[in-house]
Amino acid sequence: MTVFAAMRRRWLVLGLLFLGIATPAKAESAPGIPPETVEQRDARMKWWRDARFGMFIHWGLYAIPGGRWKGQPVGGAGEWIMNTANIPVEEYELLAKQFNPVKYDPAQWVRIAKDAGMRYIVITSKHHDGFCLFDSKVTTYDVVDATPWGKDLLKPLAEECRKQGLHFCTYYSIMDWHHPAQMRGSDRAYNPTRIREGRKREYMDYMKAQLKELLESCKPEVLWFDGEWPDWYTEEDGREIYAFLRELDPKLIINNRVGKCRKGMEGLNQEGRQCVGDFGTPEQQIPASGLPGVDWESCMTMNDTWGFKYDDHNWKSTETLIRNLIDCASKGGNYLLNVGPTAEGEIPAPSVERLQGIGRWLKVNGESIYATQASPWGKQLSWGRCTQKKLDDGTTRLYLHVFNWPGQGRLELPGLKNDVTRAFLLANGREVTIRRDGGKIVLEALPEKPLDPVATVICVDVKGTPQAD
Ligand code: FHN
Repeated sequence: MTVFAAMRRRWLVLGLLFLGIATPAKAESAPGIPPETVEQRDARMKWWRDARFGMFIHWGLYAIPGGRWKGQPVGGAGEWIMNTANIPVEEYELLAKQFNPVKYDPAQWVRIAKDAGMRYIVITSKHHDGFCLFDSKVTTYDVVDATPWGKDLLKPLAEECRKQGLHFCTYYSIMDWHHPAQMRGSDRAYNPTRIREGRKREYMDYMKAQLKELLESCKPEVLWFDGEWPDWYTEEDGREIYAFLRELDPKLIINNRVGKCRKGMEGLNQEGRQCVGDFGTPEQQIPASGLPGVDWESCMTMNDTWGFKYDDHNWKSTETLIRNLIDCASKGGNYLLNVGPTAEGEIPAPSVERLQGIGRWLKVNGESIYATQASPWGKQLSWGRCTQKKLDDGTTRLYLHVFNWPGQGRLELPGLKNDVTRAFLLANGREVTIRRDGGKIVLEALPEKPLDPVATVICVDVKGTPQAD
């Protein structure tokens, strides 16, 4: 075997191994999946890993009822109202005739995300209700054919993202309560759908046609799948979709919900294979120790719903949202924070207020979040969280996010073995005294009050790679 052939075989096996197409024992053919070395994967994932913070947008017909149906409040998430209120398809479809987001301003939405310090936007292209916010040639159940608005909603947002320097990404639900090849799970609920006898290939082809439309029209950099749980959809189907998409766009990043590993990203799936997909997707929670060894992103709401609800006022505080972002970054993950725009096309004011608060904090402290890696301490620190970043001179900068400001003006770094060359407050550059006391480093002469009560960042530069118990 020539050297070239050996190299090519290594690439192919590596690529197949990562995608779980091949187990170490055997390499199966993987039609369409481009071979990828670890270096190539790192290059593909780099912008996403560095970004750390994105905006999730759940928008669709469900924003019209906004959690109310026939004058009554409907429990649960706003985007589930068709299922929760068991609304007949013919009745739910009529909402399309009311969908006219006259206040939709993609430039303003992107500016709100950018000012909040978000680096990417993931917007629903089609949620479980099956209604498409983009112009699809394979259905008329879309914003162009079925609504008074009559124009594609995603393409202008994608163009605005690229104009303002954000990454455009889109969400796609595999489960579809409207498509005729899927039928409701029971007479009381659409979820989870069942596939009609002999019509699975029809729906897989429909999905692939729409995904191709999305790639061609809005050029998303991430395809964020959801609704993967119905039994009729399998991990093998996920591999087919993953290969199809990566063949169309080798740079595309795809989440783990393209397959069946929502919970098991860091492990093996039921067939004992590595899960298909490029990152794990813990939802409404931040894993206690992150997901070691894999890329992951926590998606969370600001109140309790993804899609707009008139009556959901249970807003998390800006402090909580900032600390969630820090917590994710300190464990090597991303934070995808959701907004649910109104049917008129406005992001709710309470969401905007919180995003402005997060933006103010990131304006001062963003260096401690973007392009950082997880804390060198395996467990949580009593006073807050830590991230780290390699500097050009070979030192490593630790970013200590202090939530609980020490009263006596000193802060202990337990078990840090490295020599510390410098310590200072990120916000104003004020130097901090460093003292080694046995196995720990003590930072002293801290100001009496924190510079920011939500999280004050202390930079600690250490020689080499941080070694911390
Ligand atoms: O059912 C959906 C839900 O509506 C929402 O889109 C979340 C966001 O990740 N995903 C599913 C629930 O896991």
